[in-house]
Amino acid sequence: MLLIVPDYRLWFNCPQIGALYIASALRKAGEPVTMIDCKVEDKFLDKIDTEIVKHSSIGITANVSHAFSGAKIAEHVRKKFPDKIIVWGGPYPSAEYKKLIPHLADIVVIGEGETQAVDICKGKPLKEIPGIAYCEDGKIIVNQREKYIDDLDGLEFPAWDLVDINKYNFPGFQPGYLMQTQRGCPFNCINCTTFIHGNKYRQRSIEKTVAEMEWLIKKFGAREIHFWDDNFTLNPERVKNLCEAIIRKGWNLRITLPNGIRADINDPEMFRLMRKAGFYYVNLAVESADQAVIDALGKKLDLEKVNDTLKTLASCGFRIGLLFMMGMPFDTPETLRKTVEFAASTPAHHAHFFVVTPFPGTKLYDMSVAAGGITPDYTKDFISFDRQNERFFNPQLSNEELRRYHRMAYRKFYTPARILKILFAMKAEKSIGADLNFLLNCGLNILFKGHR
Ligand code: B12
Ligand code: SF4
Repeated sequence: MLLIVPDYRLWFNCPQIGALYIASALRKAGEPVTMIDCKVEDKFLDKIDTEIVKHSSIGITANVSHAFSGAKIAEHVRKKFPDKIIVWGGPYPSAEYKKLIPHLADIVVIGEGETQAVDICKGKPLKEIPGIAYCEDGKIIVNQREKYIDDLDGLEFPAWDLVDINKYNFPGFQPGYLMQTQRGCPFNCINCTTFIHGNKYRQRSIEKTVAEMEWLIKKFGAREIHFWDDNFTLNPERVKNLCEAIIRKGWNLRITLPNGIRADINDPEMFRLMRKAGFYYVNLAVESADQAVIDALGKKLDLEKVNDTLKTLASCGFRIGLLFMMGMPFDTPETLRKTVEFAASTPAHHAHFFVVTPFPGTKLYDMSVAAGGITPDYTKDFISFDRQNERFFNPQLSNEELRRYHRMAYRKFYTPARILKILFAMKAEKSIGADLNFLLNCGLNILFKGHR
């Protein structure tokens, strides 16, 4: 299979581990794999033309931001190489397969896809492969998924050898790598595509997790690892055991949790061990400073507990980031004001205020379509989804007001004192060089390459 990560150039970028998991599963099954990550390749269509002749199928991975480029690539392949099987996987096609089949996709894998990718390449009859959608006699057939992969230890490590890590620009000490130590989340927030990995919390063993870290360090020279777990601290005992195992290894490694941990799980011993094991940066997913908004979101987070968690993290010496969403259908100027003030009152170093975008595959998206707020169309440039143009229609909050609070949130949070605090943290972590280099590269990308 020729695996494609479509083009989408953010001001920073990193490799796609979902595609790397698919690649390693295929290789284990003896299937040839080539990977092209279009966001770091110029003239990627020429490259696709050269590589595709070696394969019988093309696999396109996509989240919503890749949809536009992925559709163009699929159109190109259809026209020039009509005999190739086009397979899509990832959050976007999983939610929007009806827009892709049959003209831009022969098969869409819905959700987790290692076994499906292998079955497809091995030519197993499609009706026998669970968790896929395809076309038969002009009708779209969806084979229901029976289960998710329970034994995550049985998966191969992602095929990092297919990637030139130097072509990417993401924060932290380089070379840095991405990992996931668990899949699935028991919560059902309306803004999340939980169905991709399901509600069952599946964990990798401590041994296998540590073995992957060791492999990344020894084989690829990793100096930093970013854990992109859905819900890393849900099981504090597991985290403690993992940290103890990492500490025993005595590595000089930095670890981060950029995906946001639950702000109401406050286990001081766990955080102390994490710090000792090399975790230096965590994002805390607070989302809103209004309990009613959080409840409507389905987050089941007790806001009362957030300040205590922040105190523990600060006392352990973490660099702390906060994640907030602004512009929920239930937000009002008053709830946004609370969020702005709460964020500014915390000891955190960083805060990210995301304007809520309803992504396909989420309840929020369905609510938005039902309210007439979105006109779904795959030919549309889905990148605009994240450019704060497309938002839930909310009669209580005008676009102007949302924009005003969004700007205010950043202005009030990033005071000169806060910036000084960040610089001191970087100095303490001896990472000023790496951090400024990252920011410089981001600036150059925005100014000279037009990345978003
Ligand atoms: C890490 C991450 C990021 C990182 C790194 C992205 C990267 N380069 O990997 C950063 C911060 C850069 C990021 C950015 C964005 N992200 Co993001 N991100 C994630 C996160 C937390 C984990 C993704 C991951 O690695 N999962 C682990 C792997 C194993 O799972 P997977 O990717 O789903 O892949 C499996 C299946 O989908 C399938 N599969 C995937 N590809 C293929 C291909 C084939 C051929 C087959 C057969 C199967 C298959 O099999 C894989 C293995 O089981 C997910 C949430 C989540 N838990 O998945 C959100 C998520 C993917 N992100 C999302 C979004 C929206 C974005 C942004 C657009 C947000 C923004 N505001 O800009 C940008 C887009 C940037 C980009 N070009 O990717 C959404 C996508 C929603 C949607 N409907 O498309 C998600 C699902 C979060 C959410 N809101 O629910 N993201
Ligand atoms: S807690 Fe996080 S991963 Fe779980 S459903 Fe909510 S947003 Fe998704």
